[in-house]
Amino acid sequence: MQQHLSSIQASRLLGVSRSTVKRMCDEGTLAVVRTPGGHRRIAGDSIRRWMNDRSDTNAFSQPGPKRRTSVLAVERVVDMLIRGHSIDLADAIVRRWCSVPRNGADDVFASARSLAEIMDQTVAPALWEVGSRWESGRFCVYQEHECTATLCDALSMVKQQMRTGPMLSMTESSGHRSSTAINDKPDDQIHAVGCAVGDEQHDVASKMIELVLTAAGMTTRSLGAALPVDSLQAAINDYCPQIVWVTYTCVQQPDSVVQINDRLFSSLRPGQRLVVGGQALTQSLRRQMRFHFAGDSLCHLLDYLVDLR
Ligand code: B12
Repeated sequence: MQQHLSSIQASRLLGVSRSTVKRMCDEGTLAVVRTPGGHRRIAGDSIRRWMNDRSDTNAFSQPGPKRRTSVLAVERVVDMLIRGHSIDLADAIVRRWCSVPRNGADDVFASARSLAEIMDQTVAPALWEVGSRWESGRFCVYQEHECTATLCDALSMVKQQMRTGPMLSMTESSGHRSSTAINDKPDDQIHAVGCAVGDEQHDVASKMIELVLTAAGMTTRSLGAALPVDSLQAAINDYCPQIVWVTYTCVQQPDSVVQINDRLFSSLRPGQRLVVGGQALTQSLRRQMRFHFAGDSLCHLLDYLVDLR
């Protein structure tokens, strides 16, 4: 567990709103410290205790009395990342995803949402924990790199299985395999492209978005990390996607982010939507940017896409 989390991270982990997190801090349910700028940082241990008290289940939990809590599940993912067990991780994600009950699965986004929850509540927090170990000197840089590589391998395997494995029949039988989730364009239409743009080297979130949108029946392309904005514009011209996503994990030059974003937004064609998100997208940055949607999680993104339908 990361030593201290922001209220956004805590809200995602706990599955409650940010205002609930604030209330829990004010009531003393969660232990909080303040940054010099006055922002709340919530102690990981107090989150762990609260979750254990509720005996919450999550993504990788097993049914029955010995079930794991969310926190343990995050730790289990961290363990798989550290050991380089990408196949096990892909398998755990797929098994958990397939085991989520679907009520008729008539909603094209229902299945994708459960995958998004796994990513938001378990996989992303596992990587935050890796980052926190690096930050506190418990991990060398190479270990952080190995963990990231393991996760990326696992995400690729899940995507591969989505195309060829058990999840194909799952989505086909539920009637939302086709790429017509958003509109009636033919199969080779790319519905969504996105990446980490400019100086941004963090592209794991982009890979997760690709996976989740693919699960929602969309044809997607994640274009990687540190993509020059010209190149993203070229891809948008070539593919004519309806959705363009950009992820911001570590903003070093806010002015340049605002400029890049402005260029992208101005070059969109009618009907195209720019969606942005990521842990570096502060409120003050958002106020300076133009976009159609900004979200804090993959579940938020899916909610927005559902509203678009
Ligand atoms: C892996 C990693 C790297 C890898 C990235 C490899 C890769 N291919 O992505 C490498 C080694 C390259 C790297 C480099 C650096 N990193 Co780094 N890195 C991380 C680490 C451990 C994980 C990042 C990650 O992928 N998280 C998982 C993603 C999925 O989580 P997420 O970003 O929160 O995304 C979720 C939401 O935000 C949302 N979301 C994200 N994008 C979008 C988009 C849309 C449209 C929507 C709706 C939602 C959404 O959904 C996601 C799922 O819930 C983090 C630790 C952390 N706390 O995250 C540090 C971290 C981000 N890195 C950090 C730093 C400082 C750096 C470096 C500057 C280090 C250095 N001195 O060189 C460089 C510079 C990078 C740059 N210029 O961009 C800091 C950033 C601090 C800050 N406040 O900005 C962090 C937080 C580590 C730390 N604790 O200090 N890093």
